Amino acid sequence: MLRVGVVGCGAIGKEHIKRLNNKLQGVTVVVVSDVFEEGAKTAAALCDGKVYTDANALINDAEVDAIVCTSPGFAHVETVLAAIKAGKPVFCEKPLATTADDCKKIVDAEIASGKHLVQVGFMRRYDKGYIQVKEALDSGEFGAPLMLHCTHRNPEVGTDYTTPMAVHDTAIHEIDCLHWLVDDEYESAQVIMPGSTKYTHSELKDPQIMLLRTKKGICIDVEVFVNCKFGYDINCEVVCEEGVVKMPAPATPIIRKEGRLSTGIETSWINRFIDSYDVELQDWVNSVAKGEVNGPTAWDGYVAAVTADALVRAQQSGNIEAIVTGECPKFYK
Ligand code: ISE
Repeated sequence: MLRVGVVGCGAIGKEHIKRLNNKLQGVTVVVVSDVFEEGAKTAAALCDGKVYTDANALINDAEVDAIVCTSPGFAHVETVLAAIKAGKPVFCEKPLATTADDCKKIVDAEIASGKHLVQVGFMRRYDKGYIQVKEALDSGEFGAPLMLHCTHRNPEVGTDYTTPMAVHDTAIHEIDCLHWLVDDEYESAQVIMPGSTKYTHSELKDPQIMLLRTKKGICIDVEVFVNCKFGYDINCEVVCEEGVVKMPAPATPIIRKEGRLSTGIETSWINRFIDSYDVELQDWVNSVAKGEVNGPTAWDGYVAAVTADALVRAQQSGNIEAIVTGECPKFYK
């Protein structure tokens, strides 16, 4: 039984505690920590775990075999570095860290430790729909991918959500999973701003069209529209030399009523990707038990941060911005 300590007891922390303890196999949450003691106590009640307010105490507790980091993004770097220092596997929710420099520090520390310890919570790589598209592309049946047309629509966001968050908080999922999907690396980024919806405010341009170009010349467009009002709508269509592969939307009943033919659309991102979170964390538990890490690596976290920085520069400049990550270290190949 893998004994896990969870650092950070906010909404996603509590979700993962329940998932790890009640749904998944071969794992139990034994300790939780949060700088807010009350939050930690509420979360501890979900798993009958011990409570710390100091993440380092949790990481170095002899009863903890592995760590799940679900604190706010700015606090990730400290926890992940401390886990590497303690030689313990760590699953870190996205983003790995809030700056590319901090992600690079994690990459360097992990390489220096000589052990694969870090997995980043980019759960879309575990989503059934994306996996089906990847299998189709990898089969070679459709020739090379040439263009990707994607949408990332949220029904609405809070009033504290600003223009750069459309990259760091939202498009970060496409940033990670699209280059994985087509097995390529990004070269440049550009952002086009249409006129904004009346449902936004002065600090948020919404919608935005984010353009990415890969080294093999694949052109990707992602419409990010976070106040679209109608639902949580994730689409991905890959145009190849010999066909078009489109990700299926999760099925819901088709209704005939009052002269209309309709089908439902998901409104919550937690529900849209709920199965992917389960599969992702079970895979992490199973691989850690074998002394391995299979999922998105610290290098993937670093690549996502560098790409996000280029998109934010492009939001501000209106220009095409280069994405320069350098060679992937042998350790991650
Ligand atoms: C949120 O943090 C997510 O991860 C969702 O997938 C994304 O759609 C949303 O915009 C983010 O705020």
